[in-house]
Amino acid sequence: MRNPEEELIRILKGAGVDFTASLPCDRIKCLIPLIAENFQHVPLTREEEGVGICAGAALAGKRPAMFIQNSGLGNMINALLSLTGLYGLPLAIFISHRGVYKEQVAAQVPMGRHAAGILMGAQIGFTPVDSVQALALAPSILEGVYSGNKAHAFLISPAVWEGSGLKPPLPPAREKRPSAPVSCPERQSPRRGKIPARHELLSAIWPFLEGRAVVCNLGFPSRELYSAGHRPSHFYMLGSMGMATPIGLGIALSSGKEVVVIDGDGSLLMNPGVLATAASLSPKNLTVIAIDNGVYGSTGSQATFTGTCVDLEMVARGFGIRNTFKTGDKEELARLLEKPAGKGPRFIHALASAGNLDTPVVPLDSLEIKRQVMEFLRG
Ligand SMILES: Cc1ncc(C[n+]2csc(CCOP(=O)(O)OP(=O)(O)O)c2C)c(N)n1
Repeated sequence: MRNPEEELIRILKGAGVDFTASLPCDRIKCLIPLIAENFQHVPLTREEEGVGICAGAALAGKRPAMFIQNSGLGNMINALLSLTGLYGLPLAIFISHRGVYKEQVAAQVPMGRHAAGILMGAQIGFTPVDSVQALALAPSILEGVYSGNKAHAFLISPAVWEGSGLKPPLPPAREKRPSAPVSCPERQSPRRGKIPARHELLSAIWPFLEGRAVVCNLGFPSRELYSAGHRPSHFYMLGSMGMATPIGLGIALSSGKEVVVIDGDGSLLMNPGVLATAASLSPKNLTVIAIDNGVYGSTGSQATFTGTCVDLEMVARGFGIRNTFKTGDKEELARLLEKPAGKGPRFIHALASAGNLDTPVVPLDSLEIKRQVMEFLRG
């Protein structure tokens, strides 16, 4: 008899799953190493980030699956609805369903009890899996996920793993911290002279986005990029704030194309952990431009903390990205983009002044945006 974890791996392989992301739960501590051994695997800092990364992977033609604890379901609902759901992208989610079976941790109970209700309320299909035998339902459901481009959750009871003879691996040896310095290279102050507005930066870099997949932050950034000139390679975000860099990372990990993310300070501060994920996986084809105008520009220009205490380049370096730049000059930004990302992910902290171009919403719907980007990525 196979162990239940091995049975699930067999089912996933049968369904053609080829991209995975996970955040640990004690009950799946023997499953996650097997996932990492058998599939392309992204360890996450937060479940929502995984939804973005898997969306990027799906745009590049992959069949993604996530492995999480049900507490993490609460961290990902917005992205599941306004990204996976809105754009019609496939995602299988295997949820370790805590709080309902032989639970010792009181804090697991509230989310455990409500997990099914939350999924039902969000109209995300789900299947309770209470025994190894119930895994037999998975192949046909997975077939529906990947052919029907939808999300589906499997609520897996800890009872499923009870018969397992697997032992978790030993923890990795703790080595000394990486010795590279966190501090930024010496720079001339980029704040001299007039700092361009976001739309001026976008117009300056537009020629250099040709041939690259571009993931653009929601709201005015996407509107301004569209008005600078549409290309089928542009993934305009219509929702899912904080998911620009995760989506770009997912595409970069799943395709050979150069990927440029146009992110914002407010959005990056919402999910900064993705910078650690990018640093650790280190795709050479990813450039993140953090357009830092010091405000939530699309919602009335309320101040973010980059105007007072946060230096996003330092944040990126602190998370382990070494290939960083800072500029407040549009020509310099364009010159940086002329070259490919080079060694590991590149992070460009682009200072901007607040203000939006008076330009209408992107006139493409989510499915049309997806269709064009997928065609570009296939080409
Ligand atoms: C989860 C969530 N919270 C809040 C919003 C509202 N919202 C949309 S865009 C935006 C501002 C984004 O700011 P930033 O990333 O700095 O980009 P900017 O518009 O300044 O270029 C906010 C707060 C949202 N869409 N989703």
